[in-house]
Amino acid sequence: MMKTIYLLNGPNLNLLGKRQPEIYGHETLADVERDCAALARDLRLGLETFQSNHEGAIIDKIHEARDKAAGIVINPAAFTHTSVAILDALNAFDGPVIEVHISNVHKREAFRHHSYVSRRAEGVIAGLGTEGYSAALRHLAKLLD
Ligand code: DHK
Repeated sequence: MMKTIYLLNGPNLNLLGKRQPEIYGHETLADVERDCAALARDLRLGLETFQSNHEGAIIDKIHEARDKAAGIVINPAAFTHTSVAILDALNAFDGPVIEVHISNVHKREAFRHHSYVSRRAEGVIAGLGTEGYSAALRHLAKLLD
């Protein structure tokens, strides 16, 4: 049976391409999701995409992933730095998790240097722009092979 990856994006990423393009680039979230869907097809993986500005909605989606997904790619955006609840939800998920940040958070304000989610992630990608999502998908494909 085809394995499915959940691609999850947190708050404000619905504004990708419009919000601070000097930091987050010009690609929209729809562009990213379309490119990842094409890559997932090449990798023979299913892909479910989800974005929310609400912490609880992201947690509910991670709970859903427990039964439906083999792995998770997540950009928790600002919740990266604040959310023990998202970490706990990911700890209740059995498969591999890759954390993605579009910007290099370590080059930015000190409050972006700490991630709760990194305690759970197999790998963390930061600063590759939206290419980070495809790198994460490729790596998950190898881990799940
Ligand atoms: C996106 C955000 O919205 C910020 O809150 C994070 C992350 C960084 C990113 O680089 O994708 O600090």
